[in-house]
Amino acid sequence: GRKLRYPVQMKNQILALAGGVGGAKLALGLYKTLYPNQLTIVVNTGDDEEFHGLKISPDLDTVMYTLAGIYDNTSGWGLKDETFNTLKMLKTYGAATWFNLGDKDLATHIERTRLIRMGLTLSQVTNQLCKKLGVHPVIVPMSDNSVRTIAKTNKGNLTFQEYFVKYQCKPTIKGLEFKGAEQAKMAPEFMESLNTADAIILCPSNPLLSLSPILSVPGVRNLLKSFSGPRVAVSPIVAGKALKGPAAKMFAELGMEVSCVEIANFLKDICDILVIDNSDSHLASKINALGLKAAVTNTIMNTDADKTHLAEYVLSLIDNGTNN
Ligand code: FO1
Repeated sequence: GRKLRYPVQMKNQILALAGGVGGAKLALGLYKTLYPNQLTIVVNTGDDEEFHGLKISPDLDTVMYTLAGIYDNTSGWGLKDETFNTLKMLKTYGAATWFNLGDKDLATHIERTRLIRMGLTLSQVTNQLCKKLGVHPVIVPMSDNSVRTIAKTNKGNLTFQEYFVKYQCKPTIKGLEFKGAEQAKMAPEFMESLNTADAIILCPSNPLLSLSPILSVPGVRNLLKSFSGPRVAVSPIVAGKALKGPAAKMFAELGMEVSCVEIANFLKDICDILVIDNSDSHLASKINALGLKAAVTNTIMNTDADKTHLAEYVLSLIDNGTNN
């Protein structure tokens, strides 16, 4: 079994909100630190797409594969030891193959699509896939309804994967839209967790691409605003740079400052404590001036030890917040 390195208050139920890679890293740290039944991880599905008639949920898969220990850290997506024979054959047929779906990864999408066609919700499907991979905390999509992140760019409106993979984030972003959000409902376990959790952790994911879609689901923002327990976020911007992905470029294009202070500004009404990196310690006073509390530590998660250390640190902030 897993050794619990930091036995956080057993009673504490933790809700973590995550996007892709950065979110999955902290989620893994939390997974290794908490008891499985203490943790609910709600994941962005604005990046979801259909390819070859299959339903793809990249962020759900990134979190699921990471917790299952089968994630490909080198490419930054999909499964370890992957092959691409199916994709090559699809290419022979002239199908669009700019989105690199591996042979094993395709099994996930085939099974997900089959279960959805049988009438299961995305939450139920995710739960089933996780169980089969031996992943035990609850991983939930933000919604069982379709919400699609659309990038409004100088090259027109692009779906997230077109913007991110096909055009490699090159077009200039003018704005974002979350198509379908207005009609979407929170996934049932997300709603339950928002109403019963003792604390919320906003993982270091791109606020515009990962957290905003989650916040766009009706009711989420208000429940986060009125949440009574500690709400702790970890800044995905360190020393004026995004650790991964296009956050810095997008911030600049949208006239935002590329700094953890901007993260604080973005999150100030839904967050109490913002964890920033040691290299940004000089910005703590600016963050405090916005009404948040800055907490400073190493936030760069290269090794698994880094991930559990950051998780333990975040949980210690929560313990201090729920004990008094
Ligand atoms: N990202 C890429 O940059 N290129 C790809 O070809 C690609 C394929 C892919 C397949 C499955 C999957 O789950 C993710 C994949 N990603 C790929 C990553 C994905 O675009 C992003 O990780 C997320 O949507 C951003 O959070």
